[in-house]
Amino acid sequence: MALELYLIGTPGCGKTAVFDALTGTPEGPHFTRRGGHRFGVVKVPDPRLERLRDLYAPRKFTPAEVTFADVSPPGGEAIRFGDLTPLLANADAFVLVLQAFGEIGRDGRPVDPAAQLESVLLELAVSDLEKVERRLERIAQERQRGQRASEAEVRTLERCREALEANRALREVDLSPEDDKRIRSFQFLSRKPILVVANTAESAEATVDPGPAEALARKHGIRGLRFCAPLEAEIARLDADAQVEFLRDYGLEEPARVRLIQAAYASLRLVSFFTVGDDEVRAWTIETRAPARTAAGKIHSDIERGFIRAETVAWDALLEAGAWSRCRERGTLRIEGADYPVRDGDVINFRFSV
Ligand SMILES: Nc1nc2c(ncn2[C@@H]2O[C@H](COP(=O)(O)OP(=O)(O)O)[C@@H](O)[C@H]2O)c(=O)[nH]1
Ligand SMILES: [Mg+2]
Repeated sequence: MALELYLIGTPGCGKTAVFDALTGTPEGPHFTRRGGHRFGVVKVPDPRLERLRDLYAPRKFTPAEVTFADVSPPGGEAIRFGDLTPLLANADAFVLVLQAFGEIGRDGRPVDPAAQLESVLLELAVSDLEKVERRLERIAQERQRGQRASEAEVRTLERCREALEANRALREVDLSPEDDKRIRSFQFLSRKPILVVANTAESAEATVDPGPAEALARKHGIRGLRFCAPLEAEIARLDADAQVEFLRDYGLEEPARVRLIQAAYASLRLVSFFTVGDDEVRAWTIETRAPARTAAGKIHSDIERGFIRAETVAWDALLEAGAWSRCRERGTLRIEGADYPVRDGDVINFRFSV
């Protein structure tokens, strides 16, 4: 399953421009439309995987994928998430776009990125608070009718309500794994990780300094990055060679797509492990230091169930050795058990029997 990143923000902040920058190809932005929203699947760029492909020349090459969604609120103006909540609940994380390109707002002053950030965070929390209150009311009614309710669920929901009323996102509430499981099915919006993108102007002079917004984001444990979305959308439309040149001309290191995916992986504490062979060289996404058995389950439930051991070597050690068998000879290939915490860049061969 691809990672699902949903773009949110006030109308006109540049979500669609950011989406074009993330999903653009020389043939145009690559997306499908569902219910007025745009969804684009992007392959996760990973030079390590490309080098493994060059070593194996496999029949199939399968990078990890990320789905981006450009969610347009019906009607436009407000950013109430009410009707959108069921859709937004599908996101693994949000990319919150802030307008920092100096557009003049209704009060005659440039739109303030920090104020936008605050209002969107508040909207997410309000949506959750409504959900918590509805559920608590429901439980109270059921109790009146003599039905039993889970004490633990009530306690957890009350803690959530308390946090939300004190203006804290559920992301910032420390829940035990059991409590977390209890509320997972609600898919609370303010519990999802967020990345902030300050959509700057092409010139520094026209840009509204996103510094204060980024500082506020940091206070909430939210990472920020900056780019000029229309400029990045233009870059995304170029072929590979022209892209390198264009980036150099603008003093940019990497296209926005690469920077954003890297930041998303870091925020979500995700890493990649690889499987290799003549058939397929493939990247898999997993939470950092997840046990080898869980990694096996990403590939197939049979491999998780029948797990015997993981043979693993770091991607660069494999490249240096040039072949799996040579890693074994050199002793860089390790045999690990089901609890082995998978590291970024591990190449793994699972042994299993069902
Ligand atoms: N000058 C400038 N205009 C932008 C930038 N990003 C978006 N816009 C413009 O702002 C308007 C709204 O952008 P759009 O991406 O449609 O916002 P959305 O409502 O969040 O999807 C469009 O007219 C864009 O061309 C930017 O970085 N600089
Ligand atoms: Mg739009």
